[in-house]
Amino acid sequence: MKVRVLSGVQPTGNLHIGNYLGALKNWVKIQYDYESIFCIVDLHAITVYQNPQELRSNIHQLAALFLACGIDPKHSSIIAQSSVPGHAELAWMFTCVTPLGWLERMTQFKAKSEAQETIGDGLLQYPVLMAADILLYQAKIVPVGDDQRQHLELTRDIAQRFNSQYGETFVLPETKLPLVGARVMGLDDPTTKMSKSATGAGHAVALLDPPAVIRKKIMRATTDSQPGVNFESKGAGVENLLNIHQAFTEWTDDQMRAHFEGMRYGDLKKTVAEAVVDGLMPIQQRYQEITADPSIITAVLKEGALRVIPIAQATVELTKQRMGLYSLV
Ligand code: AQP
Repeated sequence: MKVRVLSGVQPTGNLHIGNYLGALKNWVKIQYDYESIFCIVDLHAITVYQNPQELRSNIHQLAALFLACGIDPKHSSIIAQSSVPGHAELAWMFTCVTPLGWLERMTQFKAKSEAQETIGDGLLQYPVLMAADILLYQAKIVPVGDDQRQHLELTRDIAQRFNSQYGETFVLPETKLPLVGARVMGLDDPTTKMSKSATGAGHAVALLDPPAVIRKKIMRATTDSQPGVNFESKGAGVENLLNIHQAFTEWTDDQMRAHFEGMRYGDLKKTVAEAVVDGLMPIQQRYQEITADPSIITAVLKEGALRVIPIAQATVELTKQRMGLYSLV
């Protein structure tokens, strides 16, 4: 039996090249080596308010982008998290075994709650739900960007705590970070990670940005006061642009150095912009084809859910049994 892999993206807006390089590109590469489940984590999205119509449309758009990026629905299950009841059921059981202090220490919770007037309980519980997503399928491998590393460690802690309280039940998952592209930074501020929820117009390149917009955003990216690329003392902005280029082209470190050492920043940006435009063009073309027929997406999400629901139900039943909860089966 193949090892199971699970990962997810929130349907919270335009997918950007950070999501692509940190997560989706990696998923496409490894999907056939594993039994893969890729999840549109809409229950995570509602930890901050979402307009219901926009959320529904974002779920469909994200499923189309998964397909356009190369996820093969015949082999991999693409699911909307809320269509499988086990995610929320297991999350509650995990809430009851997770100490509050573990959750209050999460850096994403601290950062996100700073921006809120009222902090919803869901924001605190976010990583518990993520643990449920992963452990529900006994997934061994979780390919994510670097920003999720702390949440993955918490998932292992929750699994271990459950196993020690109720007996061996959950497999401990491992993080799988991409070699390059694990942390793509904002183009306007290379000290913060590129994020869907950031509002600056020049912050992120979206996967569906037209070529002219991609070029404009990259040409305006923040660099530093040096005249050109110096591999011995790269500022964060230049490092980010090189990282993006390498992740798209998959050039080796030697190729990168030979091509870019000493290059003026204007030329660096032009080269990076063309690599991004070339890398996104086939994805954008496939996206147009897929969205021409909305029934494709509905069918893929249904097929994915039907495939994984029995796995999820089996884990929920086992967990209930372990905890002494009541079961009809
Ligand atoms: N900048 C990034 N670089 C590399 N990987 C990234 N990921 C996210 N940002 C980067 C990876 O993408 C997957 C989906 O994460 P997400 O849906 O939480 O994306 P986001 O852009 O972080 O979304 P939000 O809504 O804007 O969330 P916040 O406010 O947290 O930034 C994950 O595998 C993630 O690692």
